[in-house]
Amino acid sequence: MNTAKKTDLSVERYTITAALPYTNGPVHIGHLAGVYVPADIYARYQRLKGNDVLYVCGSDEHGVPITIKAKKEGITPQQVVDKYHAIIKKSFEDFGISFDNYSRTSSKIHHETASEFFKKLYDNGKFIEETNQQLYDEEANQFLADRFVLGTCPKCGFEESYGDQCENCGTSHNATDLINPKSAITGNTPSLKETKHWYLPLDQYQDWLREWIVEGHAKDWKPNVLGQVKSWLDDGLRPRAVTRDLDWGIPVPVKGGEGKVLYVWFDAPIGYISSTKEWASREGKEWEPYWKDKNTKLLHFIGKDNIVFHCIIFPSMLKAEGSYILPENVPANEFLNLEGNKLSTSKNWAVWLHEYLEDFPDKQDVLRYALTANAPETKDNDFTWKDFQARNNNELVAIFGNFINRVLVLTHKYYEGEVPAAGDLTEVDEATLMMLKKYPQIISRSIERYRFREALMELMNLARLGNKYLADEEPWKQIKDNPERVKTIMCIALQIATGLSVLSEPFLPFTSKKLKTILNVSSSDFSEKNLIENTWNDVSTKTTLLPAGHQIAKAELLFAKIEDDEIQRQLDKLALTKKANETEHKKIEPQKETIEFEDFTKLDIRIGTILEAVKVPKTKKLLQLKVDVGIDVRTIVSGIAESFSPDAIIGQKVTVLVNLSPRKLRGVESQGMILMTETPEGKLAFVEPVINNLENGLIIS
Ligand code: B3M
Ligand code: ZN
Repeated sequence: MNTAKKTDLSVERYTITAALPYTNGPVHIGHLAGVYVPADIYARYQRLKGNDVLYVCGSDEHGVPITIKAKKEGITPQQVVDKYHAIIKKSFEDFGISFDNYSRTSSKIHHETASEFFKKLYDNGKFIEETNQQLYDEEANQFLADRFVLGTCPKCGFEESYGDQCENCGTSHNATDLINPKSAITGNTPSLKETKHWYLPLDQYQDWLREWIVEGHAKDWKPNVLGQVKSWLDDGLRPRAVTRDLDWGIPVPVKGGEGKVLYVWFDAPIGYISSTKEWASREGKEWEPYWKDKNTKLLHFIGKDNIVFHCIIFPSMLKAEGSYILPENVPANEFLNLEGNKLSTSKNWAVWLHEYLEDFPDKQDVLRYALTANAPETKDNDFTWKDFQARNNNELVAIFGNFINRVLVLTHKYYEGEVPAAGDLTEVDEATLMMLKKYPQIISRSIERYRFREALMELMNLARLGNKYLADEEPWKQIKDNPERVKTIMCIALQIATGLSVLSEPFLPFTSKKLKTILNVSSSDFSEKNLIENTWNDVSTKTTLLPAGHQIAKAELLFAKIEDDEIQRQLDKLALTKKANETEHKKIEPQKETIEFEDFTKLDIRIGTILEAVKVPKTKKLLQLKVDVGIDVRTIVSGIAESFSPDAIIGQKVTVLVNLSPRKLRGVESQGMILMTETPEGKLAFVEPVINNLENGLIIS
């Protein structure tokens, strides 16, 4: 509920969406840092400002990742989504993510909304219908699209790009663009088979998109988002298929669409709209103003891999439909890594939210704090457990918690918990109160520019201000001789504490609530009559946030120190995961096809000695060697520079294939090949000749 008293005219309406998580696994800290925590801070902040906020999300239950997970676990896609939808929904609630509605794309309302949307575009001739060749897996009897196919990215050369998007460079493409495509189901090389699909002609929206985003939002959108958008537009947009030959998804609702479903990225963003409808019908409200009133500000919070879908494809869909507003901003974040490695659902390299909540049931705000203080806003960032511990112990406990605790304890000690009245104010008092009044604007400015780390730092600066004020004024030294002065000091300190209870709400909602309870003031979750109520703007405008004579409740600690052993347990858990991954991913290369003895006798293998070795300039891997092979001294270029330094291998006995036809490598002719092999640990090793002197023969080991 909104506590701010705004006149109807000044109330702004915000529709805030957070990317719908795929229900192929639980939510982890990367999702939280990139999307849900910043969106939640923003939504809570706008509510506190008295604005009309709708914050929606829901589970993304279609798409190939779900089908793949179901196949892997031997259960149905429905069972997969039911399982993870429940886990995700509950963990968001327990974590204090304040969605107004959390829906799911398998719901009836969503199927209807997405079908109608498609139908309208179809009826208005907004699609191109085309029959062409698509990748097909004969063995699995299935067309391969999106994550069902892996191959080399045509743009960056990454070898495990998905059919619709490359996770390495972020490019989005069609499955048929992949080089060396392989089925993710059977590993087979797919064939081509004809099929009909509907395409959204993105090329027709190109100029409009450029004008709207690149020219219209050059100043207010984040550089990382603008950069990606520009690069797609510069590459030139192409028609994009919005239907798929799959059996899991929303059936294509038009003639000829039998056996086909909507592309998951067509239906998922419509999920924001259906979640709004679900909320509206539950709350007895209208949904349309949140999507169609041009004064509404629509904001999409997403991770960087979703930029193309929210800045190009979905806006083009909305434009084609014609009656919807467009996003005001798409503040996408970069990625968070965990202890130096990329977060990965499939490799279990993650801190899962539901597990965190089990291990730290009352420390939601500590994680919110650590993730915001270290948010990947302009570049990828790393989450480490040590940083988490330090943020808690050195910042939350030592700065915020310490200030509040001193204020509460002294108020009880000197005045039995009753707020004292201030007397005459000194210059320092005035300046301190003036600073307190500035903080709402300072923090607002950062939040409104989506700079949440900066905003959080400013909040902590307010707590620092409080600490400095107490340390400088030393009420504990003055209480004996100057009790009147101490009343003023404590009254001012209590105003700062109350200010903190309001301004911390978007970032640390649990702490804010606890502090408000102790201060005995109203919080948006428990609005009791006769309680003091302060809004965001009140912190700037009211003369007193906590009046003299007001009784506060018993003091309690806001934060507790996190000990080393708790952190070690988390590190041990990750170490176990790492080990398990290593065992699982240690691939033993299968034996190659057999060859005939005649083939073998063609090889002329001799013993050689390396006489000289230098790096081939501008290469990472190549060494240029001079090798004495008995019949001559020749040049051989070998790709071993990453494993051996040139100095270390002078004099090394090696086994050489001498009759390999010469080949130029980086301008140097290589006249043979040094035989190498790999140890079980994956290290490169020389095939070293062992010379049996006794029999005067040669044994190659
Ligand atoms: N489920 C993709 C993702 O988690 C997707 C977001 C949909 S937002 C409409 O990366
Ligand atoms: Zn790529």
